[in-house]
Amino acid sequence: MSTVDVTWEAAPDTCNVHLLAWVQECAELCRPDHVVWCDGSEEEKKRLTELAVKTNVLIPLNHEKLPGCYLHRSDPADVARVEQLTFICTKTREEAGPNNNWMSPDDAYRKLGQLFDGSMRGRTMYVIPYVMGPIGSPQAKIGIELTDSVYVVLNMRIMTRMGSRALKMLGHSPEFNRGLHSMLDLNPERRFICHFPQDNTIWSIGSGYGGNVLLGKKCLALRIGSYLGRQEGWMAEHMLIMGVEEPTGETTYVTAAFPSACGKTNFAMIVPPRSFQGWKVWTVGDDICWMRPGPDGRLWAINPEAGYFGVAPGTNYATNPNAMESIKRDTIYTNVAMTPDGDVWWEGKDAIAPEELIDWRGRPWRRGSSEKTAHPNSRFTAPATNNPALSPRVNDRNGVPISAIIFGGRRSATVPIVLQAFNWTHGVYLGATMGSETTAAAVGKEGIVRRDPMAMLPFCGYDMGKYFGHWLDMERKIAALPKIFMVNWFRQGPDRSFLWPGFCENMRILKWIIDRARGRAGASESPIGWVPKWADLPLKDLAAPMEDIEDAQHIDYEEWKTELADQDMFFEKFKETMPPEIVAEREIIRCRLNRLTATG
Ligand code: OXD
Ligand code: MN
Repeated sequence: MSTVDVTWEAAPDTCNVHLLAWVQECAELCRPDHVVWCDGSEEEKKRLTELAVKTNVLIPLNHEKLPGCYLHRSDPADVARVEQLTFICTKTREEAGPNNNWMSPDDAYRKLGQLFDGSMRGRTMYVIPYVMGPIGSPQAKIGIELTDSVYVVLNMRIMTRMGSRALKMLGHSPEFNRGLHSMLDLNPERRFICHFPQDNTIWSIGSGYGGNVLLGKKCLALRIGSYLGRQEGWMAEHMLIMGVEEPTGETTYVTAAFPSACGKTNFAMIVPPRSFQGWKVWTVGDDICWMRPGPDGRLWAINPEAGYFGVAPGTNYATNPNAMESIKRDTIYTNVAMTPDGDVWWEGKDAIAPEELIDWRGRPWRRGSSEKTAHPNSRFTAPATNNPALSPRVNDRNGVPISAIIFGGRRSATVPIVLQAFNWTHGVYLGATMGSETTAAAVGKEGIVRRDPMAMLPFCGYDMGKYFGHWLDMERKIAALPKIFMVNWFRQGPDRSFLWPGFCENMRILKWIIDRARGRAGASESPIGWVPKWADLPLKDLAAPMEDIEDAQHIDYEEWKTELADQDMFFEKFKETMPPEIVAEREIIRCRLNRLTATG
């Protein structure tokens, strides 16, 4: 079948002409020595893992302590998503909006085409068919990723439902995401992550880092997904999904959006504190959520992923026991440190670092060194099936019905622990204005609030103002609207200590949220939203001073006036397309605050 001199291995069990023609076209462009079709079998996993070990892509860890686990060290200049090199390639710049870098599709195909030309010479092109979402789900989407990275194949195997089952689900359809990836020489000068939402296509070149190359995740499930969602009447969100089971056996499903590094995976896997006898939290997903109105008028959510690509530093048995259990076997670690006996290590794993380690770059490290042992963005890729709290409904074709949506950020002041939106439009305003403070470690200057609407700023595949409009439009399509909430676990006292204990204690706030969603708990009206009455919060046995909790929940009207002034700058950026309802919400709050603080 080939007009180029390549070997086609493991002939595909598909006669999908659209797929075969596209793979042929890409092979002619990239000119790999071999084309290998991935079937997702155990035999294939064994073979590719052996190859990865032989070529130093993976380092075997101690298989007595960590069965089936491997370490990957990436190029030190290729350790994170690259927003400045990520483009949305729509026909017009306006469609991509001020929130995205834009390149015209013609320019992008030409520019990247030159880079892809012959990029896989001497290498193998793997064809990875994968499904985002439960197999057979009407909400699921099919993608095919072509890549010259065996690390990508082994990660996609964990993160998605991949292989023959995806080809079977695709059948003869031309409807699949076309993803092309080549590592090239990992030169940041020749690195581009381009999305073509109008062609359902992704081209990624010059990187080996997860968020840039596991194309099902941020690229398809969020950037392309959000674009398709607006056209097709559903929502692709940067949200966890959890089921909260009460002692009565009743389970309430909740989604939550927090910007990166605000504890989404920890919250998705929360273990209720001892005082919550009989309560259980089930993880449906920890990062991405696709939601669609169901015929019953409720909003139904699926997790398109099948694994966790979580940040390792800070993960330990106190912060996230379920994650620790999930990464004990069959896990790929990226850029963590290694102990002399082949175990893994990162900052915040245990109280004291071992005396000696091999750091994330492969260099010897001794306790007392000021260098980090693991990269701050080091990761684990673990199968969701390892999670002891995995929801039994994770493979339900229609997903789970959502009763509450939570927005949150990292704010040292101003934003109370919890509040509830007055209605859907106010909830969209809360999500649209959410922000998170930068930490000193990340950017040198602490306490700068970065607005990150719905935690989607780096992931929305089109104009953000139109995205808010899509959220508002969804109100008409959902008869039983989920209630919307805002949380902040990170409020600090004057001495910079955290006022709210966080972690498993967040369960107490989650309970109020569920009670409100089910119409069971009281609330008081504040100028910025409904807030809990103290009697409705389950604070018994909480090992934190009551004054701290009161301070963490305090709403300071003057601080809120400053907050609104800060939001103005953000609104300005999107003024061409910002829905008037969102602007009006801010103005209503401004009027309320002015009236409450007026003197005389
Ligand atoms: C992630 C992110 O990797 O949000 O999930 O950056
Ligand atoms: Mn994320």
